[in-house]
Amino acid sequence: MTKNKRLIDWVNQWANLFEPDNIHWCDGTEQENQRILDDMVASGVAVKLNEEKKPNSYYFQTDPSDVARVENRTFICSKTKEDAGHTNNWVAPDIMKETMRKIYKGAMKGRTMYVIPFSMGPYGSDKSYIGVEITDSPYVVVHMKIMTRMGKRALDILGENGEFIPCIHSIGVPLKEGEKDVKWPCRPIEEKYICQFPETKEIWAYGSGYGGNALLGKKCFALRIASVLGKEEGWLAEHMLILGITNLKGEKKYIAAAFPSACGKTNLAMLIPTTPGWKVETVGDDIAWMKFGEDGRLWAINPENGFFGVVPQTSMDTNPNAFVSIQKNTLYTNVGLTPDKDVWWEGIGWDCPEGTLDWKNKVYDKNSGEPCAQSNSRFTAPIAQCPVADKAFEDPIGVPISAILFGGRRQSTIPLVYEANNWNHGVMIGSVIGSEITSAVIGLKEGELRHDPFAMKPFCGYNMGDYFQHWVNIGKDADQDKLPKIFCVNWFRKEEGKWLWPGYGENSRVLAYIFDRCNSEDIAQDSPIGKIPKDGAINIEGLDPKNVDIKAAMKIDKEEWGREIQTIDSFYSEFGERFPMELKQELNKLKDRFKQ
Ligand code: OXD
Ligand code: MN
Repeated sequence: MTKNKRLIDWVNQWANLFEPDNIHWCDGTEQENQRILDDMVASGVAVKLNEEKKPNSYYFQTDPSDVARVENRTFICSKTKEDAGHTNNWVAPDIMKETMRKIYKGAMKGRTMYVIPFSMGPYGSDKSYIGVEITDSPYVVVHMKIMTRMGKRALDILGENGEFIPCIHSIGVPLKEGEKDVKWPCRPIEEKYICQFPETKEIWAYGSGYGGNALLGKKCFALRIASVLGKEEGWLAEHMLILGITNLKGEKKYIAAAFPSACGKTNLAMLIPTTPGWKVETVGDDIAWMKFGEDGRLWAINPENGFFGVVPQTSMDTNPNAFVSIQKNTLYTNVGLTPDKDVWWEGIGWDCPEGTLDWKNKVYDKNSGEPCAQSNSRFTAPIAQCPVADKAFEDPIGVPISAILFGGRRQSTIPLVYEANNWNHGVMIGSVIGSEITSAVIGLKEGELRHDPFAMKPFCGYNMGDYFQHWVNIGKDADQDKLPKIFCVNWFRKEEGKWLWPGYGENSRVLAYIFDRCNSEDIAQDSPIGKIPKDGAINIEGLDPKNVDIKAAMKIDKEEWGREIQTIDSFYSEFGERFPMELKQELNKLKDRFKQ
């Protein structure tokens, strides 16, 4: 398969430690994928869904302990604790490696070790990187086949001397001779490890087979390790969707946007505009890699090839484009399974058929008070299947970004939209986004604000203060006129328990305003918090007045902002020394603007 000596030696070295029964080099062909899926169906790990209802689609159930990313078991193993920063868990690399070598020893006995070469980003793009994942999970192989560009072509790009990001994964459950496997082998939570080594750009994971813990190209590589590469090489690896938006005149722009989880990122990426004649197309729904082009603009690619989306509440009403995307060639995990081998989940748009199995494989009892689909149940589907997939998603050059949006779920204070006065002000806005806690979360009170800077808190591979400085530096060296404009949006503001903005497709009205601002239209005015739309600049024609109160949605309340500034002050003080003075200056300017 390859003449890359470093890769061959590396695979052999890991095979010696893991002691698998077989080694399989993945070529990425359909035949290979089908063989692995057929084997999983035969062994009861996967269910083939009804071919008429969900062609070429499969269903999986995990162990109840393995349903989400495990942030408390995720480690940034930099040489010093300070380099990981206070927002990350840290263990020194030599200590972590010693621990992990012990648990890796013989961990693949009785199993096949798969070697998965993959490209994050279109093949041959100067923005793409090659990774190789070693895993003992066939579930991981078929998911990596959708989520990345995987197989022989990645090896061809590596050639004899190419460099790759090494990604090691084992579920950590060796089999004795003749021992029967369980449906979802994994380790208990406290024995799971998701480790990033930023200096050596390695990923070592153990004990979980699910999502970002195991599909190492996604959060571990494309965000944690790539954020380190970006800092070293002068580019940005971000937890952002990328969308293309075309106005009535056929002019197109691209927007990147970061939101903490549960703020409707996938919905925005696939939005169906209500503004007549406008079009939104999807480049990506989760990750953006942005590098400066020769023209001085920031160009973005989506390093992924698939969607790994939260299923519950996805319907023809909430997100028709996502719903259509997942009707075929889709892998489902932890949703309900109907008696005719279709899938069901809360919010799908119809009642649960009698006899449906819930995600724990029990006949679902509607009166149990428990959901049928696990709240973090997922679909995995190729981006190319999205009815509004942007053709440029395959373009190795990427797309030029005109605007960056930051947002969170905020019931008060933050208006529907405002614009940063300059790059550093935008960096400050990104650094303090967050969501209010909507239901009890251990250790936090309902309504309390949880900061998630740049939506990167769980995904930044180094000290978050240094990350802010990197964003500041990106702006320093750039041609200011060519940098994307930065906006803050908030679809979730309420008054007396009532939403002030209808959201969903109507958000296109805000995108249209942002689009026009990117053409420098004179539709904004200064305010203490930044530039806000002039009266009438956001088109609300045709909206039911019962569902919108644009004045209240745009209100800047001095008292609320007084509290907001205090919160920012105390959040910034957590960072100590490693914090850019430019952001302190921006905060002081904000305070001063309120004094005027
Ligand atoms: C995701 C996440 O799964 O951000 O994309 O948690
Ligand atoms: Mn994400």
